[in-house]
Amino acid sequence: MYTQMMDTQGAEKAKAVTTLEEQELMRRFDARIDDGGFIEAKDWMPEHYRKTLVRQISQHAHSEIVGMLPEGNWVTRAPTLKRKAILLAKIQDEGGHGLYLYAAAETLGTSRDQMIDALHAGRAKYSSIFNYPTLSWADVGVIGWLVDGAAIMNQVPLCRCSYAPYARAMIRICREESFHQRQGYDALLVMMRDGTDAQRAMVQDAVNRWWWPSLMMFGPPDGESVHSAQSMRWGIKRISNDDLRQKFIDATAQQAGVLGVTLPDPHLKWNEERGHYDFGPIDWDEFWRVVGGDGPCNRERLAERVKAWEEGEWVREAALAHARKQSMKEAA
Ligand code: FAQ
Repeated sequence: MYTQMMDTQGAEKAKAVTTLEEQELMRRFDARIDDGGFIEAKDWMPEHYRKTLVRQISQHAHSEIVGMLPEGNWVTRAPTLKRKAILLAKIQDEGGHGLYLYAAAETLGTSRDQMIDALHAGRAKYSSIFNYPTLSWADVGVIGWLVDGAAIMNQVPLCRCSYAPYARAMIRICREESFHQRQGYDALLVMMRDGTDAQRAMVQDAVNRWWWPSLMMFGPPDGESVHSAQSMRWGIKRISNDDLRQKFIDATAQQAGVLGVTLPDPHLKWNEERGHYDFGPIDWDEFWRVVGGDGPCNRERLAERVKAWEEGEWVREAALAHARKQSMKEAA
């Protein structure tokens, strides 16, 4: 439209009109957010809102896909056929979550190939939690209990996210995550109640290693969370990182009691006045180190994903060739 303007005065006028139009669009967008309404893919949205969503949703999608690796490590060594079937189904669910989320991000104009390319090139993040190793079978149970538990705590408010395609994906994801959390807790209960001393020790060891990284899943403290204020203003995030972390600690401390494990925090104590558990300091240096690529398994995880992508090339090519053949058949 601008390129068809013959004189700069006209162009300036057009720009001013566009700016006024934009101001009106912005006003309507803000009003809809303030009313607690939803934004659909085809609705007008400010560029920063779009970018924030692509950043968060793609990071979330990558987390689901990379998150398949630590548990995948135990598929061949699950203790019974039942546990193996449950674990396979859970990992498959995580893959499905990744796909819903890539699809939600695609509605914002970024292709899945672009997002995957950013992950493989190290430009995109995924959750810090998946850079820790799964050393024993108890780790699989603890991932279900703590990691899926933290994921649900964080993700239930996202079902009311202002961007409707993301909110819709989250509703389905949360239903499945709640089954994941329960299967993990159930596997641990069996080990704690019917297991040997060695199995109980294995559960305690896994809890000791996963507790603090699980708390880090909620992101940096509110004061250091660069995106929180804007994301809360836009209704993308509904509850702050610290508030979600506190809710998770309060719920989990009680579950730990039922399970019969000790959470590895000497400062963990019910505070009657606050109506919450107090807890000890989190090692934020470790968090930023892992987020920055230097965790125990960062290199291994990324290398696995790149290898899977390269080795899967023939599958993608075959699927495309099949689709082409089908459409030629239909056309004929
Ligand atoms: N790890 O300003 P904020 C799962 C980054 S799915 C890595 O507070 P924001 C299912 C953050 O991106 C788990 N990076 O950021 C499952 C930003 O960097 P950037 C994933 C982190 O976005 C279970 C910078 O730090 N869930 O577990 C982390 O407002 C079992 C500043 O932070 C989601 O992604 C972290 N932990 O809040 C699968 C939920 N925390 O982007 C398999 C959706 C922060 O500027 C097995 N995401 N950063 O380069 C969210 O709710 C938010 O993105 C937060 C971070 C809360 C994670």
